[in-house]
Amino acid sequence: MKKIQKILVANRGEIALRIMRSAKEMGIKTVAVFSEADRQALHVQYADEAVCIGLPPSNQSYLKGDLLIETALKLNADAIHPGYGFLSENATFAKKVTEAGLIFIGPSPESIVIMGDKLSAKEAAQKYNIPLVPGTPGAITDIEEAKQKATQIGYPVLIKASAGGGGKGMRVVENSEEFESQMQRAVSEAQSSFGNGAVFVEKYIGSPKHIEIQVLGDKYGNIVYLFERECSVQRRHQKVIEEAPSAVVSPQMRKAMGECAVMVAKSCNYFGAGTVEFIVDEKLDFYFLEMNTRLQVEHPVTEQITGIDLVKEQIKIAQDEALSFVQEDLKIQGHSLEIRVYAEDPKNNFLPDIGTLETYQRPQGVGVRVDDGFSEGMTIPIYYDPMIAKLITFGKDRQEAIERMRRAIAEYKIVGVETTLSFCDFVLQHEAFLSGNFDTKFVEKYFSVDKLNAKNNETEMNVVAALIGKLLSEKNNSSNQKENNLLSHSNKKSNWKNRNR
Ligand code: MV4
Repeated sequence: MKKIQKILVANRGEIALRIMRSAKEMGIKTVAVFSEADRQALHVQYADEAVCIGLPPSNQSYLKGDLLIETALKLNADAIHPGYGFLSENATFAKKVTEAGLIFIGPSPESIVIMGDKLSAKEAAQKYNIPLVPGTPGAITDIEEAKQKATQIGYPVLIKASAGGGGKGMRVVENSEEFESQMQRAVSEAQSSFGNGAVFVEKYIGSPKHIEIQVLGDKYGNIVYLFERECSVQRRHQKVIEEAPSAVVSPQMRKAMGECAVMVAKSCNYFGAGTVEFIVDEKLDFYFLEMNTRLQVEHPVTEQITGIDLVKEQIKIAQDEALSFVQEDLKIQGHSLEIRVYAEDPKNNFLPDIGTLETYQRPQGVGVRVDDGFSEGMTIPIYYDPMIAKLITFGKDRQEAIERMRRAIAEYKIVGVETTLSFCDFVLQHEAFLSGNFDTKFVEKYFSVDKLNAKNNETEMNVVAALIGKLLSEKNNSSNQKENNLLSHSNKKSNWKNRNR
């Protein structure tokens, strides 16, 4: 059993840093790679060694698989961690890494191939009697046959691209008359986005919840589930808030979903960290959708409630260690939330607001974790995802995790770019969110700029009212000293507010 000594992290930003931190704790050296846009980035500063791999556009740097492998070999790294995005779910890259004599910190190329295609994923899962959304068993080849099947399933149906992701190549069909035109759209979108026009039909579930299960498997066939993450609050297929555990999942449902997720992982001989996605209908029936064969953005909420460092586990699995725990050892402790802080303007249709972080002060204190890759004075590059940070809180229960998150949002001081912090706060105080009774339509149903402004004003009015009340009572106590303190405090506060907007 060969221990990994040095890892090349083939990624950037918060996730590169996140991976290096676990490596460091394990006594493993790290190599950062960076594009010319990321020369000053924190992941570059943190690593033991750093290599510039090209120009800012991803296809001229972070996506250059052969160059990454060459760099790893040159610097005597023995493993590559791909993070998420970029090459993380590229089976060809995973295979080339292994063929170069390096360890790919992730699943086998074969698992990536099976789960990278929705139809082959469903086919694999079907053999283990995993619940699937009713639909066509394979790709549509004959339009009349497909229409017949759609009628049998019952409208509305959903046409999906087998190679799909992020909602691309997905079309809702309300009735048989529009079936053919919607299918043509889905096929051409799938063809142009993925170079694969294969589509299939499923029963359309109108307002589903998105609940996913984290799994870990070793190379000896041991697989465990690390419970669920609720990811229903999303905007245009971009997750906004994630939490663990879900407010609607009972212990029995958790066990059933967890055992299904383990079977899905078994169906493709999975090892490493993976996520099995389900959609859940209003009756709380769940159906397997797909499996993500990478470490996910929202993995920290699972770490918070299980106490397991998922990156460490990935590394141990990659170097052929057996899992050091079994299912019965895993328990949920408390509750965790994550919000994604994007450099986007919620008041302007979430337009990316790229710029320099003139002020950047992270929230701190009990139960708060910030995973980010920026510091004050840095400019957010235009070439990549505009995520500034992930703000994660942990509490003894859901209420405490929410209260802590709202406190942390209030502490977060970001000046120079607009962020989604105010939008997240809007969600966190919403009755539907608080009740747990929400689905993937949350943002559509409840969010508007007017409501966001109204909420902000309400908060500001409360602050003003509280201050006036305090001032009056101080005045009655006729203490000038205190009054002055209070005034200077209120100035500071409003200043901060303005700058934060
Ligand atoms: C669905 C669905 C309703 N019915 N499948 C969106 C992306 C892809 N991962 C699967 N997706 C969906 N599949 C059926 N049969 C609704 C969605 C969906 C969705 C799923 C999870 C999280 C957010 C979503 C937002 C819109 C649609």
